[in-house]
Amino acid sequence: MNKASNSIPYGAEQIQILEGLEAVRRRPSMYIGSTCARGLHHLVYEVVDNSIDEALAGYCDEIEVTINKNGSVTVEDNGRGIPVDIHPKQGKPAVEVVLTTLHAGGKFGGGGYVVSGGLHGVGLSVVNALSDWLEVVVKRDGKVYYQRYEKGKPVTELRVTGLSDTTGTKVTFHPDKQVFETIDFSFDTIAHRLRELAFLSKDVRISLKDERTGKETVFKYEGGIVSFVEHLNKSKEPVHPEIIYLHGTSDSTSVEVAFQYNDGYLDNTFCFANFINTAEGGTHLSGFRSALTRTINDYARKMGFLKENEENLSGDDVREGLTAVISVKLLQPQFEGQTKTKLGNSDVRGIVESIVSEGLAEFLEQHPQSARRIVEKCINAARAREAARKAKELTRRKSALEVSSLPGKLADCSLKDADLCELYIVEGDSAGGSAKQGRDRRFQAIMPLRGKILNVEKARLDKILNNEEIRAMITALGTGVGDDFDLSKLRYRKIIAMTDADVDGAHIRTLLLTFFYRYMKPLIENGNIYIAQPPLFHVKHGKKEYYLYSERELEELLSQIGHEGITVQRYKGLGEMNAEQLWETTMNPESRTILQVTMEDAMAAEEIFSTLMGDKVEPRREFIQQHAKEVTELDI
Ligand code: 0RA
Repeated sequence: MNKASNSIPYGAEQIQILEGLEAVRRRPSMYIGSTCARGLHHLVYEVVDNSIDEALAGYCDEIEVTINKNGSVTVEDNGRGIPVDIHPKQGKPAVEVVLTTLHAGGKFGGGGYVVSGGLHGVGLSVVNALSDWLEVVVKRDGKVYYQRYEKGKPVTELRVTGLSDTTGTKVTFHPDKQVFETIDFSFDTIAHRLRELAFLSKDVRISLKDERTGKETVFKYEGGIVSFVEHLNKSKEPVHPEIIYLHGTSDSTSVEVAFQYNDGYLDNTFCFANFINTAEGGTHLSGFRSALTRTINDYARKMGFLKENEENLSGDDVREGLTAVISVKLLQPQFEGQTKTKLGNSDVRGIVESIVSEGLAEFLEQHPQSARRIVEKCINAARAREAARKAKELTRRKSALEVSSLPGKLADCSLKDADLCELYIVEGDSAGGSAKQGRDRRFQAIMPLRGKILNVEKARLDKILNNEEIRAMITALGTGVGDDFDLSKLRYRKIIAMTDADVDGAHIRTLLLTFFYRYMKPLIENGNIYIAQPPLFHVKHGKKEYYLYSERELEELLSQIGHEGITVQRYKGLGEMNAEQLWETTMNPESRTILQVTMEDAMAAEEIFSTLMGDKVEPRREFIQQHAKEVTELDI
């Protein structure tokens, strides 16, 4: 416990604990970010992170996560088990202290228990406080212990319920529906994070089972982040055979990086600090980048690939076609930025830079063939960039001439205050027509997108800029792209993708998200991108009409009103709705639902996209087989 608590008399601490948990329930977002689906899933990650900590300390190599039929989640590990001995100050078992005291988690036990992951380490007590019930089972010292809590408060003592010759911890919690907007856990969302954790903590077996559907999956990667890079590059053509793996430790900060170039044009770098995905980057990323630029330039000069009169390769040049994973672990991580996912510790920059510079220089010396391929790739990038710069200059001059050059396809809104305005990007000209008729033209602009826009994965920026559909969209948004992107010029506060509820619609949506993620990332970070939710079914029952947005809603309705005298229409496309219906179901801010796209959504879209659009056939076939139901009609 911290020093202050020494002076608090027995009894006062109990009151403080209750007040602490009350504070969590009153302002949950302060502790878990939000109370939407994202916050809900953070509960699972928080519990899993505790088991990962135990694995990091070297005492646990198996974690089983189960989504139970009753909507609860169980996380079980084979670590040492949370201690159960009586805490000297509070007179309660340590496990109860851990589950009821804010920030008690990582400080316990000291010693090997140093690197605390967790959602910035808020701990199990937060999960407990936000669950209508939670049960913990600890196997330790030959015994099995059990305790139950409700809304954070113990409702049983810690009891011995049996004997055991193994050790471990099992936490089952049921999120409180008074706190969360939804308590429906998503298998795919949890699976994505568990896979990431399994890559980052090699040799730990992490399984996920969904008792609601019978779905099950296991993640275990002996190669750690090398396997991670292999996975990210699986649908790409590598430039050199080996994945470069560099690591080192300095001042109790450990650094691991793995990377490999592919023949694509994008920089695909993921960085983590204490297992937290630092999507906004930070000092570890900038240390890695400057080491990469400097070392490749040094080598290219030394070996005569770059002549004396030639300019240095730029950061962008050495990052074209790069797939990389950076993982640092440090004692007191500082997280900054809008979403608290930017690492701020300034000493980490130098540590990463020197470990990568040294390791990479050695790799290049020892692998001359791969080194030459990498340098040639970077030099090609520099040449293409120069050509692209000239092309861009041309476009810029051209658009400076055409004074107000909003695209002809855009039906703009009449208000000019971006904070009030929305842009609907609509699939197809016919739905675009209905949307133009149905909209509120004061604040809603419509931009129809025809056909499938360009495959951004394979094309360079200059080529993408020449695609008419993309150019029209960029012009409508007003921000520019890539290095020229300027958020303050955004012409609409909300950008809403409205596509058909079929496979092609899903495809275009994936494409759009990938484009925004790649070339206008701040729009996603800033929460400007949304997905419209058109209804899937229209039901007529006598004079009554219903719009249903999922199979489940339809089933529910049919079970209420029966099947007789009913006509059910399944909407195949937006075009089947008239202007008025489209407004009422999908565009009217009073009655519509729109989903805000998160960075996680965009990253997932990017992954699907590269698998479907990449050069390799095998991963694509695998993906399609796995998702056969969803993609039967997809032509690629
Ligand atoms: C504090 C100290 C020790 C283990 C743990 C916490 C621990 C916590 C969790 C949470 C989920 N699984 C866990 N496993 C272990 C070590 C105590 C000792 O010295 O044995």
